[in-house]
Amino acid sequence: MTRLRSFGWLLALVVVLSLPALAADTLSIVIDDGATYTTSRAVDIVLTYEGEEVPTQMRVFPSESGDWSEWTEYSTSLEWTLYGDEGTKTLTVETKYWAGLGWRIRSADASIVYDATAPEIVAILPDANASGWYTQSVPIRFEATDKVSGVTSVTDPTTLDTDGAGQSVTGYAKDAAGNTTSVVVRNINIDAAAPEIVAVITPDPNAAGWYSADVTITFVATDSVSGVASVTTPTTFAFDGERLTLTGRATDAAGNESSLIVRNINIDTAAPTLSALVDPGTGSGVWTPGPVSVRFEAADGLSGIELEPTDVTFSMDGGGLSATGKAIDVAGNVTELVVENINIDHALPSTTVVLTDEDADLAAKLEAFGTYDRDDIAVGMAFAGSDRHFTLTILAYDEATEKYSTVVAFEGCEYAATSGLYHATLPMDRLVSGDTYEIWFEEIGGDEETVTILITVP
Ligand SMILES: [Ca+2]
Ligand SMILES: [Ca+2]
Ligand SMILES: [Ca+2]
Repeated sequence: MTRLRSFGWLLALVVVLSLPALAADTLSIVIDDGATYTTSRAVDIVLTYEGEEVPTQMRVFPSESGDWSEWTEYSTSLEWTLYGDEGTKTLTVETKYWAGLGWRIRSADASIVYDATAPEIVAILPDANASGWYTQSVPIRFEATDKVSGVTSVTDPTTLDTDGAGQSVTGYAKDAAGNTTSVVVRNINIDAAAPEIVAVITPDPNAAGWYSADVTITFVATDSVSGVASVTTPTTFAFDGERLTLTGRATDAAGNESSLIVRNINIDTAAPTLSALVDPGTGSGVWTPGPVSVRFEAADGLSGIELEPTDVTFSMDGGGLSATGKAIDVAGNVTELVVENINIDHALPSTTVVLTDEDADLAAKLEAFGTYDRDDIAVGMAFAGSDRHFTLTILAYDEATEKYSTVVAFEGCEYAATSGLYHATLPMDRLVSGDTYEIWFEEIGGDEETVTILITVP
C-alpha cells in the first residue's frame, strides 16, 4: 500500500470540481465480511458500488492516520493493513469517476475492532503448605481479563480431589476477537490420607500379657503419597507398672497426622518375695528329733503369684537336709529360697555306760558272764516307737543262784524281769543333754552287791 503524503491543493480542486451525487449512486464497504473483530492487521475490504457507472479510482482514509491514501485504480476488493494500536479501526473509502462535468465522488466507511492480544488469565487456588502439599481437595477457578474485545469465555471452576503428586490443571480464556490463552497450574500435590502407624513392642509379652524386662516401643509409619515426615521416636519403659500406655504420632509431608495408643503394657521385673517358716527351728549344729515342717510364704506386689511354693515336711533322719521353695509371679519372675541345715535325729544318742569299781564282785561277775566286758555289759539302748521311751537292757549273772538275777533301780524308772532280762525304762523327758544319770543294780537274795552305771547323755 502506498499513500500520498500531501496533496491538499489537489483535494481542494477535486472537491470544487465535483458534481452533486446522483441519488442512484451508492457506495458501501464491508470489512472482513462484516466481522466485528479481527485478530490480524490484514483485512479484506469489499466495495459495492451501485450507480450508472463504475468508479475509476479509490482511496482509503484510516481513522487514526488523518491521511488519505493515494488514489488508486478502483477495485471491488482490496487488502488493507491496519496499523496503530489495537482498538476500533474505521476505514473510510472514497471513490470517484469523471462524470463529464466533474468527478462523481462517493464515500462510505466501516469499522472493525482490531484485537490481536489474547486475554490474561490467572488461576486462583488455595496455598499449599510449606512443603507444597494439600491435605484436601483443591478448588481452582480462573479469572481472565481482556483490554480490547473483552473476555467471552473462561474455563469453569474445577476441583481436584484425587490424591497424587504433580497434578496439573489447564485453564483457557478467549476474547471476542477469538484470541485464546491458557494457563497451566502444575505440581498440585494432594495427600488427604494420614500415615499408617504401627507399634513394634520388644520383647514379646508372656502368655499372660506381662513383661519381665524393660519394654521398648518403636513406632513405624508408612505413607503412600507424600511420605512420612515425622514419627515418634522409640520409647523404653524402664520401670515397672500395670496398664501403661504410650501414644505414638506420625505426620506426612502434607501435614496429615495419625496417632496410635499402645495400651495395657504390664511390666513386672521384681521377683516375688519368699520366706520360710521352719518348725521347729533348725540351723547349723542344731538338731531336732523332728519332724520338721518348712512352710513357705510367697508374695508379689504387682503381677501376683502364679506358682505358689510347696511346703515340705521332713520326717526322716538326716543331717544337712535342705528344702527349696520356688515361687513364680505372673510375669514369670522366679524366686527360690533354700532352707539349709535341717538336722533331724530321731534316734537316741549313744550312751556311755561306766561300771564303777565299788562293786567289784558284781562287776567281776558281770565280767565273768562271758562275752560282755565292762564297757558293754549287756547294755543296749533303743528308741522304741511312738511312746518314745528309753529302754536300757541289762544282763547280769548271779553265781549263787546261777541265774541272771539283777535288780535295776532308777528313780522314776519302771522295770520288769523277763527270763532274767531286766528292763529299765526311762521316760524321754528325763533325758537332758549333758546330764549324767545313775543306774544301779542290786543282787536279789545275794550279797546285795551293787553296781552303778552312769549314763551321760551327749
Ligand atoms: Ca484481546
Ligand atoms: Ca499421606
Ligand atoms: Ca513381681
